Parts: sequence; C-alpha cells; structure tokens
Amino acid sequence: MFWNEEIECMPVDELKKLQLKELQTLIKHVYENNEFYGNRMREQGVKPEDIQTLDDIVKLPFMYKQDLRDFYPTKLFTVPNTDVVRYHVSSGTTGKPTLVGYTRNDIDYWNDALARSLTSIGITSDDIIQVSYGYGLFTGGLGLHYGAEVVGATVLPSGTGGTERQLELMMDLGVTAIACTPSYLVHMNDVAKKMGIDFRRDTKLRKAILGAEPWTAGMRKHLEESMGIKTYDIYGTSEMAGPMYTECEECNGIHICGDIMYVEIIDPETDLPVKPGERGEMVVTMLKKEAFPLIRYRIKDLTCLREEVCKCGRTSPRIDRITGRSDDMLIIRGINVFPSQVEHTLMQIPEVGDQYMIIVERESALDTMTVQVEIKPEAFSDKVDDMNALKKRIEHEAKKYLNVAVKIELMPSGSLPRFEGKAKRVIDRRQL
Ligand code: DLL
Repeated sequence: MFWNEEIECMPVDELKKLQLKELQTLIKHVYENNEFYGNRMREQGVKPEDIQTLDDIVKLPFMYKQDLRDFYPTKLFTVPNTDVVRYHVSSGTTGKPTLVGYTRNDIDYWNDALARSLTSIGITSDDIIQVSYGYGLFTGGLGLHYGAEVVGATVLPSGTGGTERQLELMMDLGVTAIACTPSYLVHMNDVAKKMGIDFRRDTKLRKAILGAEPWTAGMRKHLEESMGIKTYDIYGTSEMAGPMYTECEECNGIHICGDIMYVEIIDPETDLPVKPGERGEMVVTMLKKEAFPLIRYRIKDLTCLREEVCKCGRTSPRIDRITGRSDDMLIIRGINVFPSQVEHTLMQIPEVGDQYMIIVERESALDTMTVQVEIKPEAFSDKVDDMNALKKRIEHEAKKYLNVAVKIELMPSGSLPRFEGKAKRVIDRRQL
C-alpha cells in the first residue's frame, strides 16, 4: 500500500531530474537570501550556476552542528519570523541548544514523509497508535503525533513515563501500534511481565515503531519473539525536521523520501564520497525546507546506501540501519548528550575539580548515566550531610542542563585516572 505511489515508485532517472531541479532552486534561494550560505559559498568559490548536475553538489561547502550553535538562534533561517509556525530545540555540545524552525509547508512535508512511512508499514485509520516519545521541544512526540493523524490513525499521546498507566490504557483502548525508543519498549515489556500482562493475550498490540537511538537485529528478535509483535526502525533528526523515515514491511533498509532529501555517504576521514554501497558518514541536503534549510549537513550517523530496488516496489533511496556515529555524542534514553556538555555543566560548580568520568549503563533496559567527579580538596567535608547536599546540587544542575537524570558520585581529589594521550572520559557499558 502506498501513500503517494507516483512519487514513491518514480523511475530513478526522473527522481534524479526532480532532485536536481529542487537543488538548483534551493541553492539560488539561500545564496541570494541568507548571509551564512552566501558567505560560505563565496569562500568556497562556488556560485549557484556551478550546480549543473547532481554530482556538482560536492562543490558546495559542508555544514556542521557547530554552525547551528554559532548562528543560534535564527541566523540560519531563510524566511521572515512571521512565516515560522513552530520551533523545536535539541541539545548542543556545550549546553547551548540548537533551534530548528518550521514554516507551514515544512510541517506539511514532515507530516507527508511520516504518512508515507507509516503507510508503508501498514498503519491505517483502523489503527490506534500510542505515541510514547517525549512531547515538547523534542521532535519525537509531536512529529509522530501529527504524522499518524494524517493517515487517520487514532493517536494516544501518552508521552514518556507512567509505564503501568500506559499499559492499562493500551489494554483498555485496544492500542494496535506503539511508537517509542527501543529501550523504553524493553522496559515496558519488563513492567508488563511484573503486572502479569501477556501482550499476545491481553493487548491488541501488533506493531512497534522504534528509533531515536541505535538498536540491533538482536534486540528486534528479542522484542518480536517475547511480545508477539513486528518492529520497525524509524529514523530522523531534529535538524532534518524530526522522525521521518521507516523501513517498509520488508524490513530491509530505511526508505528515504528522495524528493525531499538528498543523501551522500562520505568517508569521514577524507570527506570524499565512498564507493557505491560502502559504509560511511551520511551527509544530508533537505531539498524543500523553507525556514531552516540544510545543505550538505554532516549528520555524523554511519550507514550505507542500499543499491538494489526494494521488493516493496518503492524506488526511493534506502539506507541501512544506523550503526553508530562518527562523533562522541551519547544517546541516553533517546536524549542526545555530548560529553563536552557534561563537562560544561560540571565546570560551573566551584567545588568541582577538573577530573571526571562518565559511565553509561543499561539497568533493566533503561539507560543510566553516572558521573564520577573529583571534588577540590578544600571542598571536601567530613560531614555526610554537606557532601549529600553538594551531590544533590550537582545532580540538579546536571538534570537542568542535560535533560536527563544523572547520578553523581563525589570522588576525592587525585582518585580518577589521568590520561597521557587523548582522555577517555566515557565508559559505555550498554550491551545493545
Ligand atoms: O531522535 C528524532 C527521532 C525521534 C527519530 C523519534 C526517531 C524517532 P535528535 O534528538 O535530533 O532527533 O537525534 C538524532 O538520534 O543523528 C542518530 O544518531 C540518532 N537516531 C535517531 N533515530 C535513530 C535510529 C531524533 N533509528 C540522532 N537508529 C541521530 C539509530 C538513531 N540512531
């Protein structure tokens, strides 16, 4: 079943022509209307008329997450503020957020991408879909919410947390599909077991749409077998818009809407395109975005483009499951956390010394982050109450900046490892 068969099954040559036309219009627009893009292109010695074929895209400069921070909040926007109908905010590396703005058309294209994706996994107006991604500044909740409404499904906007209640609602309302992080579904499965709930017997749940963090084929097998459901990978980033693309019923790669996004895969060491089908870092150009365009954005996710046409008949480009990132960003319960953000938070606290370690673990399916911090000798006290108060204050500050709960362990000065070369301050013990 297709949402827009004409576009989704368009012959590849025609799609390429369409992409080139969109790219040329986009480049001309940003060159003429935005200082950042105009300056970057002039520095690189490239003009809009130099883009004559899709391969000419390599002449354009890359864009990095750092640019989003440097030009925060709205200097990368290419429409007047009055045309912006929504903001979403994602965490940056130094506690400073990155802001994405959307025009009405941007929201419509986002919804349309999701409508195509949800249709490709068989979601229809017969479905009741529980959206258990965070609602608010994060794109997961609202993104899935409106996308599912477009296909006519009934949305249960349950957000995150309150797992027992979520399970009761799932049973009472006959929820057929859930959208959440894979780790949350594992947790939900555990809680359900404790409550004596058998998904096959007690619920109508048949599909789970899982993403916002890496997960594996092993986790898929475990969830599908123990819950009697089918799982689908969903991918997207706040810079692109939010969650957008899923696998189809074939579950053999994530379909990208080629008419709205152009994907390159490069070698992160050389910045050059990899050979067809080889793994590398994904570089994204959003062909139709109005408020906040993205041109050759280094998304840092590692994947490859699938060469063969999918059995489902869609000719749209497909990427493989994301296996990791070429930078140090951690994803804790679906929230992006950079080690540098942790450092930035700690360094605001006068009692904290300059050594710390971040330990990430998975406890009963949920990610936990513990930060061991050295305390300056003069700040150490024999009074347990003082130390507890300091620990609580650091935990409070960390939660405020990072948006995830952090357990702080206070360490005496000189007790944490020192590094001669590059510091290795993150121990990630999660077994995916
Ligand atoms: O995580 C958007 C999203 C919401 C996607 C809900 C899917 C479902 P950000 O917070 O900007 O946006 O984080 C984007 O998360 O660059 C990847 O590293 C990672 N990521 C997202 N989906 C997947 C996935 C949302 N299916 C960053 N597999 C991306 C692996 C994923 N990693």
